[in-house]
Amino acid sequence: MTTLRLILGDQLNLKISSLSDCNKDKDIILMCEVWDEATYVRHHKKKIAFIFSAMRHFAEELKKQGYNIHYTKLDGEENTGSFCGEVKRTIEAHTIDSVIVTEASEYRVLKSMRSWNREFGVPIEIRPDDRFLCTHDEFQSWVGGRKQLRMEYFYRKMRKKHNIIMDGEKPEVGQWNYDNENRKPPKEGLHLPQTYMLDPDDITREVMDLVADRFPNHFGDLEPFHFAVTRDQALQALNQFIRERLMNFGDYQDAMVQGEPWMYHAHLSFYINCGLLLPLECVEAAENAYHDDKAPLNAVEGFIRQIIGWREYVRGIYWLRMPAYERENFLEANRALPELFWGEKTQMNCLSQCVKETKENAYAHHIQRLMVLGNFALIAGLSPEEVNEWYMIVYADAYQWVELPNVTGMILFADGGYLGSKPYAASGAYINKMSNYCKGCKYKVTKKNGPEACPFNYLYWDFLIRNEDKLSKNNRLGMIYKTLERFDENKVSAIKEDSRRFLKALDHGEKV
Ligand code: FAD
Ligand code: DLZ
Ligand code: SF4
Repeated sequence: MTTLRLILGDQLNLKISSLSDCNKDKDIILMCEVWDEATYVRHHKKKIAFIFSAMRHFAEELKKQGYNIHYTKLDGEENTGSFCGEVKRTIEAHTIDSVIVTEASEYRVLKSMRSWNREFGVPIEIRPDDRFLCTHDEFQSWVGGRKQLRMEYFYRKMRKKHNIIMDGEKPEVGQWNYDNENRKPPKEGLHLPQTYMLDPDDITREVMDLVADRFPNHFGDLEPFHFAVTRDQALQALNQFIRERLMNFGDYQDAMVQGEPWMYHAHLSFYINCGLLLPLECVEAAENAYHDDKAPLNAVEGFIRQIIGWREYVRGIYWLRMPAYERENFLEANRALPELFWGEKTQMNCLSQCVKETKENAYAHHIQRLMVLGNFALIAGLSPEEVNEWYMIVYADAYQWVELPNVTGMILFADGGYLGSKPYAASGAYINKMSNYCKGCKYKVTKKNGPEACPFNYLYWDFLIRNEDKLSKNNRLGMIYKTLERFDENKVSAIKEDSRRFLKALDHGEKV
């Protein structure tokens, strides 16, 4: 009996369920770089290089451990270009009795896997991905008949289930959530430690040459490349975060500083999402730092909430709502994605900085993604389909299960408020409070109207006016709509006129 075990590019962990009962003498492990995956959206060059390098290093590790590994390189002569083609080719070349795979993290790939049974005439066993802390059934039963979900209650359930900073049924100390302490603006002269950096080795160099050669027209800078590409390196990156940045993670979680892409964030999502790190080991490392007095509770709780709360919650929603979730467009937004998202010059300094850093690093931190880029996409009425594609392309941690709910649900309110209770729309005042971007901007954040005014200021109100029929009944927007009611006619006309002028220029590809 020979079993074929397929390992995908985001399943790079020895504890993956598809390997659990592997017979090293008989079974074949298949890993493949395929054209379909690299191009179904035109991923950032750094993202492709990262995945391919991490895959090749993982294959080396498996080889060292005595597994029988078949690895298809992208430019391998017989590479068929798809997962399906590579599995078929391997089945045909060897006497394969069954195929075992851990379920794909994305709907698109899992759907294809489910047809393989019929297609190849060999039994296919699809195993649960137990790296996630909440199973599909568990999430579904938590949702039950609820019409409106709240991440906070899901998070509490996960804290209890995994006994994380808990004393029985209650938090070990204080309250469940310290989010309101985690909104400090950046102060002058903050000392910001560097992110984890490592020079590319020969394997990574070879992959970088391949990516430069085969994907020259994809967005993003390939160099400098300094991501971890092995588990040991990813563990070093985790330890560096715990040692050097976790203590300030909470306080400055929402802060943005010109020229500082990394701040006190973890920079671990790439590693967790592709399997190099397990979510629970990151959580435990943070919890230990708290118990060892190395980091305060607001930081530790905040970090843990992101991983066992938000990360699991968005994944639950993804599987609950796919495939319809891909087509959600509650606000009927249909503006094309402007070229400034691809690095075309803009006078809006905040957007320019966030796009520049995204292009350089295939990374932007949460508040840049949410309150600058996402906020703009929301209030300018950009099409969910195009915005989703952009976020899938540009970030090295992007897989549809996590990207789609964050974009469709969190930033665009395109699911009508299923994931979050209100749209994260904000005027320039928020960006000015949480960053120093406005100091270097041609627009004036204090001006509400006119050509010099910060576009976020009038677009924010215009967004509320344009979507009044869909949003004014939202409880959490009641006060804002009350304020809008008090605006006199001149103010409303100025908002509408400025927005019309700005959006027209945007649509015509003019520099805004
Ligand atoms: P930190 O800020 O240090 O947070 C720690 C960890 O918590 C992250 O590594 C991540 O695993 C988890 N986390 C935090 N927030 C979220 C969240 N909202 N959803 C899921 N996990 C979360 N995250 C992705 O992993 N892939 C994506 O494609 C992605 N797209 C996003 C798109 C938008 C519009 C927004 C608003 C957020 C998106 N996020 C995505 C969530 C979040 O921004 C990133 O996880 C985070 O910026 C990664 O950087 P970090 O490791 O430094 O995270
Ligand atoms: C992101 C990515 C890319 C760019 N290329 C590959 C690849 O060639 N082979 C592979 O196994 N995985 C790749 N990945 C990650 C996959 O997109 C990810 O494993 C699936 O989408 C999960 O459903
Ligand atoms: Fe952004 Fe407005 Fe500030 Fe300029 S003034 S950086 S556009 S928020």
